Amino acid sequence: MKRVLSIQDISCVGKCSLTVALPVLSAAGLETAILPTSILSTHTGFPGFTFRDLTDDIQAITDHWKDRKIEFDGFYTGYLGTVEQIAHVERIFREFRRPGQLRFVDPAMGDNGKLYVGFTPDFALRMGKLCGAADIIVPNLTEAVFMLGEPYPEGPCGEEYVRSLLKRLCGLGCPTAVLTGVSFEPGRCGVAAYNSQTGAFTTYFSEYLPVSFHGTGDVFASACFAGLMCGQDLNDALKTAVEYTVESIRRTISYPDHNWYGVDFETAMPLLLKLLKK
Ligand code: PXL
Repeated sequence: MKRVLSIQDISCVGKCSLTVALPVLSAAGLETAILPTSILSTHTGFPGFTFRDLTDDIQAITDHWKDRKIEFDGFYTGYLGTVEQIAHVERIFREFRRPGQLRFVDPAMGDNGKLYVGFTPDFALRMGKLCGAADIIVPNLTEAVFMLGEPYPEGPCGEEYVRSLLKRLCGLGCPTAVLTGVSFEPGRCGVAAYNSQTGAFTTYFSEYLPVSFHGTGDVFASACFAGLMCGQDLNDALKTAVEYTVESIRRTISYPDHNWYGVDFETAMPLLLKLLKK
């Protein structure tokens, strides 16, 4: 069985980060080790959340793993709370390096043109450097432009802009960049990807659902990483992740009293497993 390591926070309530990654990756048949970087009472969309920074524990935890010769086939990082945590991730990438590994970075930092509470433009630029050490990154438009130090575009983004943005993202140093939340026509939404080594530009679109929930980026990233680790090529992994995310949202809004803070990725799991088998 492949062993992967997911590095991100635990938001105790809120259906995001590790409470999404762990069940999704385990269901995909991956042994999933976790490195919790902080513990929050809820994700930062709830007013008054508590935040326990675990940065000071990271060195000892990873030293122990090295001592026990524990190795990983892939890394998936998400929300990181501090610049020191980003530096630890870079160190972990270096110290646990092995041929054939996949370094998957979701620079989870913001949405809808704004960074989440607690993040600054300088932090976003620092996250851009971490993306340079990844094999694949999956920002949304907000995260992409903040990492590049560019203005958030007014109005809809056309294909030409998305292609050039993806090339600039690969300029950070990662061979493959995926942009999430892309739409070129009404009613359709999905992702666009660029592989700077082959020059291949690809897209995958599904039904656009006119709602917005926290944690959908984490559902997408977890499923995309799962697909790649289970041997899917990028196009198939993007399809798996988009369709699983859309189904999770569809199920959420099918309940009139659904919660506002996360999506029902749990009951959509059978679709994920079906898509992963293809
Ligand atoms: O879903 C991304 C995420 C992860 N972790 C924390 C968050 C968010 C989004 O708001 O607040 C703590």
